[in-house]
Amino acid sequence: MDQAIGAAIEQDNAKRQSELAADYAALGERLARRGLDLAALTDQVAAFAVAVPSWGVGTGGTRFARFPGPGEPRDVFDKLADCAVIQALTRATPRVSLHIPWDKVADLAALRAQAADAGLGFDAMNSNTFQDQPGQRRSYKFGSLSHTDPATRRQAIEHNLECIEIGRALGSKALTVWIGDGANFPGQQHFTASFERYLEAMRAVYAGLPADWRLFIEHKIYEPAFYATVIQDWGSSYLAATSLGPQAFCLVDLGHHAPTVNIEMIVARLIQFGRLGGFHFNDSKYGDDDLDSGAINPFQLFLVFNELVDADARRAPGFAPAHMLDQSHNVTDPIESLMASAMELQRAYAQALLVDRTALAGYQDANDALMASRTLKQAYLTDVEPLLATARLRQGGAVDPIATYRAAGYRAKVAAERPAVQGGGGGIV
Ligand SMILES: [Mn+2]
Repeated sequence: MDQAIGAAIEQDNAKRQSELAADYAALGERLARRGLDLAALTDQVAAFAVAVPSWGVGTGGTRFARFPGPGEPRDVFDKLADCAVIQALTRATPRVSLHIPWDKVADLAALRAQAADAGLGFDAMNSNTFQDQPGQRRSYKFGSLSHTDPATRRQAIEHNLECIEIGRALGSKALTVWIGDGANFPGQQHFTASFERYLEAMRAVYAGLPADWRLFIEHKIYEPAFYATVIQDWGSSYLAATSLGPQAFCLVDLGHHAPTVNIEMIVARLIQFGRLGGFHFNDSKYGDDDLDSGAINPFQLFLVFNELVDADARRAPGFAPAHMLDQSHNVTDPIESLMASAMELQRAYAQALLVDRTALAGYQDANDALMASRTLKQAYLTDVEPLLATARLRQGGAVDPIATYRAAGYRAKVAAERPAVQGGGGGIV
């Protein structure tokens, strides 16, 4: 661990520990009156983990501009160092999700060694066929896995197979595929033919999956294709997953839906039919805003976790969703945003654990809409901060990760060590 971070954790925690102990005891009494065991809940929250996206530690951007911050990571090794800081402080982010080719390096053993040193592992690999790379033979301007040209499709397939190979060397167990393929104009693309080409290409990717890997299919309603996207919704994603085979699952990115869509219900449907692969957590007001998780609509995040806790409690078959963040940080220090987001997920999870499911089922059966709603609200409105902070403290993390991070001066340190570079591979996804 970064020495200054370690020292800051010790110092800052010492200041906060007695107040936290009092708050924790008070919460314990409150929850005990509701028949809840705070110690057991703390263990459950401590075991919660979410993967950090490697591209998230660099400053993101919009279609208009990118305003880099000081000490931006220059390569994947710098990204891992930043991810290690997030994990050291929050103890909620033990894995990193890589993006190829942004994170491609010759020395995979060195990457694996640095990660192991920091206590980090690798989560799902992310392929990239939504932009062209220098020297690439065929362009993805008009699509990749669903392109009309078989050679371009083959190139996109090969890239995904390469991502699997890199992932195998790093200990990853999943591949996430999102394509920007689609159309900007009515008539531009034959809906059926393009989906058929996609399925055929994905069958070749699927065939290259190791037996213990999962394939995550990520849908997105629009952008960069603004009229029709080949995998535009969970329906298309589900159709693709079921036609590919049992190792294929749907990935829900919270920002990839229209503003009024009931995402928690999509989550429930995918759980019911055994195809929920995982999440890209973020938040949005208008579209694929990639804002910090819980920043805009924390109640929605709670409702999503309510479905997850419910599925876990009734041991839904095949239920093992991967948790990943997928955000773009334009105006904040990315490390602070990622820490805050990981903590917001823990908060939603903890609140969902508080739901009195027996009472809720009774109200649902009795059609008591008001009390069913109040049951969820009672859990949602409980201040679980002492629980979250204690879970961190017990694992060696910071009681207040953001205050501790600022006190440690990490950003100023890396700003001095890392000269600004162009395109360190971050950003806009
Ligand atoms: Mn995503």
